[in-house]
Amino acid sequence: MITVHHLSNSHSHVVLWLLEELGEPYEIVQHQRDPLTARSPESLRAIHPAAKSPTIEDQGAVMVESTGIILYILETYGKGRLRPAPATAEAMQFFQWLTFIEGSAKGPLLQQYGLGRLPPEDPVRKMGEDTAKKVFTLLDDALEGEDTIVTGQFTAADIQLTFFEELLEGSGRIEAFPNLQRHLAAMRQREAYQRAEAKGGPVGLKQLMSGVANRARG
Ligand SMILES: N[C@@H](CCC(=O)N[C@@H](CS)C(=O)NCC(=O)O)C(=O)O
Repeated sequence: MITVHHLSNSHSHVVLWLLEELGEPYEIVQHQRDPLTARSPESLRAIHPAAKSPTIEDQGAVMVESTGIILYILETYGKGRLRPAPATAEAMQFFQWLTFIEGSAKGPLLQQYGLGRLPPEDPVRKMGEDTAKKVFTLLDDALEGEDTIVTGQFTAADIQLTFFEELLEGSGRIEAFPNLQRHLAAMRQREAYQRAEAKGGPVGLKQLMSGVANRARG
């Protein structure tokens, strides 16, 4: 059975949620973030030197990186569910958005924290803000008039996108992107999302991120 090393208030909620959607049994090993720094504990580093969440164990091996883990789970346990049929235009959309989120969208979001310390007219800050706006707008536009990021079907890309939206909300920026906000609200209504929270604890990024930002300000 697959083991999910679940870090409190973190990206591994996505793996629990995906397994809940698939009805696949799994075991959870809970790890707690450091209450002051929010970093992962030594118990997670003992499983994999990346010390990152999500981390899974299966087939006697350990794996990190959420996008790879999602693809591995779909390939191993999905039986064709939560992804479009292969070699279709929808499959192209699926792979594009699934990899876009960690590959192109999350970096610009996290960068905003450092850039906010530069004066508003600083060209590096301006470039970072422009990039973030462009990338978030691409995602928001893709959801215009749609309930899911791949046209007409709920897929694992919606699950990965939701965690990005939780981060965007936690950073106080989601109001500028109404389609992402609407998508996040709808995904939170899914029973499998709620079962994952019941087993792994609340995602709770809003509270976590405001706590970290307050401590950084001293
Ligand atoms: N690109 C990685 C990012 C993983 C990541 O940064 N996870 C955060 C939790 S949301 C983490 O482990 N933070 C604790 C730490 O870095 O100490 C992925 O997609 O899996």
